[in-house]
Amino acid sequence: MTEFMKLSRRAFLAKAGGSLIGISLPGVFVKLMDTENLALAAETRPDGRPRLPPGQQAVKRLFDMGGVQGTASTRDWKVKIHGEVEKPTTLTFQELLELSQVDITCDVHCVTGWTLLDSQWRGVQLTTIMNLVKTKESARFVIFQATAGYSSNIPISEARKENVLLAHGFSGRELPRPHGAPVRALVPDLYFYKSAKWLEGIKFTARDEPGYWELRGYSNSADPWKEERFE
Ligand SMILES: Nc1nc2c(c(=O)[nH]1)N[C@H]1C(S)=C(S)[C@@H](COP(=O)(O)O)O[C@H]1N2
Ligand SMILES: [Mo]
Repeated sequence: MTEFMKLSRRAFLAKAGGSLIGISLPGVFVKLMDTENLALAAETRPDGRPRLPPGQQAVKRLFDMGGVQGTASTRDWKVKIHGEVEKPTTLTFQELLELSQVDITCDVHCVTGWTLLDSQWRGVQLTTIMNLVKTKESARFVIFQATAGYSSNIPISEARKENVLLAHGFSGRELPRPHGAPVRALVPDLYFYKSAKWLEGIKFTARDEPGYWELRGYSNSADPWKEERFE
């Protein structure tokens, strides 16, 4: 996947603005688009922004973007919640299921140029977890910690959004392993590298800690509507 991301980076850098079609997977994006997606892509979000961020192409399914998979099953998975919290906690999969569950439909935007509109996710809102562990005033950032040293970071303001989840369901089923099972982070309104798969820890910090891709040239803020792809 590293090579894939490097390749796409070169493709992006080679192209100063304008529309990006089929970057890094030539032809694939175009083939996967259909008229329904085009109609959705033309819509405006409730927040007034266009559904399709600039430079993105709508695709029909979620791509497997790779990464070092976790080996935990739903029986032995745990997530450690720590840092700037009153009550550091470790949750099992069963304990996660006992918290209030939400189903959301949202769009996800990969920095390599594809967007999946109307994807369906089930899980627990990060705010539910924040209330459970009682985040301190000093908690300003959330660091998602995944297997094999992958991590991503978001500001606490993003973490408070109702569409930010610890997701364990996708498209009405269990989240598939390549997409982060048993549990992944879902941060729909930032580029998808913020949505750490195979989640193992959630750390609340006073200072920012740039994650895996953020340390390798990708934007720390990662706003798709501002095309914050690279630092
Ligand atoms: N643990 C982990 N999470 C990860 C990654 C990774 O390599 N490892 N890749 C990120 C990137 S770059 C993207 S685009 C999305 C891809 O998710 P998907 O494979 O479910 O489409 O996961 C993100 N989360
Ligand atoms: Mo990505």
